[in-house]
Amino acid sequence: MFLYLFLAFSLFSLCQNAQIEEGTEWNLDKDSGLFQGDIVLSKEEHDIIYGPSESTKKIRSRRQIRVDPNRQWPGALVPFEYHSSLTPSTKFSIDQAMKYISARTCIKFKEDITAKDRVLFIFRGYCYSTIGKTQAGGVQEVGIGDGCSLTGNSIHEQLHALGITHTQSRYDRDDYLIIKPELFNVSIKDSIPSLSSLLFDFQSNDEVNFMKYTDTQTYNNIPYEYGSAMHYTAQTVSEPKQTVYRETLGIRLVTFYDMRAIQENYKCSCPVELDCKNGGVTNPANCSECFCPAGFGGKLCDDVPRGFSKKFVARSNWSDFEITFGFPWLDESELKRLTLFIEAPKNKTIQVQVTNIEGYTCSSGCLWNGYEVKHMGDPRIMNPLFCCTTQPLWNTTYTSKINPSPVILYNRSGQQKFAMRYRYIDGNVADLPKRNNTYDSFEYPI
Ligand SMILES: *[C@@H]1O[C@H](CO)[C@@H](O)[C@H](O)[C@H]1NC(C)=O
Ligand SMILES: *[C@@H]1O[C@H](CO)[C@@H](O)[C@H](O)[C@H]1NC(C)=O
Ligand SMILES: *[C@@H]1O[C@H](CO)[C@@H](O)[C@H](O)[C@H]1NC(C)=O
Ligand SMILES: *[C@@H]1O[C@H](CO)[C@@H](O)[C@H](O)[C@H]1NC(C)=O
Ligand SMILES: *[C@@H]1O[C@H](CO)[C@@H](O)[C@H](O)[C@H]1NC(C)=O
Ligand SMILES: *[C@@H]1O[C@H](CO)[C@@H](O)[C@H](O)[C@H]1NC(C)=O
Ligand SMILES: CC(=O)N[C@H]1CO[C@H](CO)[C@@H](O)[C@@H]1O
Repeated sequence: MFLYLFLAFSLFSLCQNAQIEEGTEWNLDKDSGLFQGDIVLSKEEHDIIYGPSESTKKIRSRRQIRVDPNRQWPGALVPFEYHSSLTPSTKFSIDQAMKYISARTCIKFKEDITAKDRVLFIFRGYCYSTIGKTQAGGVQEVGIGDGCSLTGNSIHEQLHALGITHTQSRYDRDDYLIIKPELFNVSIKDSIPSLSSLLFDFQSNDEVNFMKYTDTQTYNNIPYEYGSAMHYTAQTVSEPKQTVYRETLGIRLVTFYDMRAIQENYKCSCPVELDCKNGGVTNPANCSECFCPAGFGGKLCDDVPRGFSKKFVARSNWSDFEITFGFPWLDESELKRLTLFIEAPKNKTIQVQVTNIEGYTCSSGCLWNGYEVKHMGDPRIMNPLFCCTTQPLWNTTYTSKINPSPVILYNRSGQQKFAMRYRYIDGNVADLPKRNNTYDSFEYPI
């Protein structure tokens, strides 16, 4: 996870910043082809991993989401430069990622090769970034490789550059993950092939991959989300405590909360707040519309999302629906969503059963296809994602706490069959007891 720190600091900050003392040499796994060359760990990065030595304690700052103003990009503006090494596909994914973020937050990216502090997008055999704007300033690298050029991977690295660390390094992660230190390093060779289509900033040292921040180094402004673009995939050394999330970990799609973290950290706002429904917020990039959680759309997030979506009206009897979809002939560069938007009268509760899936590719992070039945009270959070038939979930009845209740199909390759049935029962979800997520005041059924 700290590959970004190693590289960016070894190449730039080390020679520019007198504060940073001589580095520790790391021999990364050359056999994997993932990490090339020896990488120098600066004093500062050493301290992040192993705790501060006396000499650097005083210069430390809070780190998971950096609140330290000089770690933020002033005016939410990120000047950047393209390195000539970028291939068309890596450049494309970088551009898509910048567009994605700037369409949903107040962050602006501006190509400016004269800015003193700027991001240099560069082609590498792997992906990495520093966390936030470096303290030293100057040019900081964001490396993108062909193997990690999915738009989601580029967004992952850009979110690091904006100040966000990995989800599994949050100080509350032990409430959500089982970490097995006795397997550290042992399984790493085995897990790397399965990560080959992600090839994100994964290190050949699990001590570093699963390092945890403290609450004095970082602050959390969104709930722990297994489906975050900032979460590592599940592997032998880490398992979700809620096993139903096993396939969710490692998806390289950006969630609503991933963008909320940036909006909150950069204090993005609009002069007038719209009355957004279903947990949506006024879009800081376009104050005349709401930014909606996945599965919701329309100006106020009370309708089907734009693009591939289909509306269903539930009845008191089960209705069956079956769809065959996907592209047997090509791979898309990212997962696409198809939303099955189920509505029922306001005073009713929706139920959904998945009755059959065929043609899905089982993988951690559901890299090729999957489905998500949104039914939890918080309409903003990613619910468990599935793509394996090993999970005995067929015909599980989901009694949804939201209405409308979207079922989201994901695909980027192959052709899949998905079948479900849905109905409503008595009971108004609006009458359920409510809570907030402790990070903001939006209330939803428990
Ligand atoms: C894992 O590898 C790193 C780097 O080689 C080493 O520092 C660390 O002690 C190892 N951890 C375990 C538990 O073997
Ligand atoms: C802003 O949102 C409105 C309402 O959805 C839309 O009509 C308009 O085209 C958007 N403007 C931009 C610049 O995207
Ligand atoms: C709905 O279910 C009820 C009883 O479960 C049954 O009597 C009725 O015929 C069903 N209606 C339809 C349209 O299937
Ligand atoms: C439920 O809502 C429907 C219309 O959506 C209305 O006709 C009905 O009277 C309502 N029932 C109760 C018990 O509120
Ligand atoms: C799920 O239920 C449907 C309808 O009752 C049935 O046809 C199907 O065989 C069931 N699927 C499994 C996997 O049990
Ligand atoms: C969340 O709810 C609790 C309990 O109702 C309340 O004390 C707290 O202020 C709320 N948090 C926010 C951020 O609104
Ligand atoms: C179910 C589903 O999402 N199908 C879509 C898969 O992606 C292609 C292209 O993006 C769409 O055409 C399908 O509708």
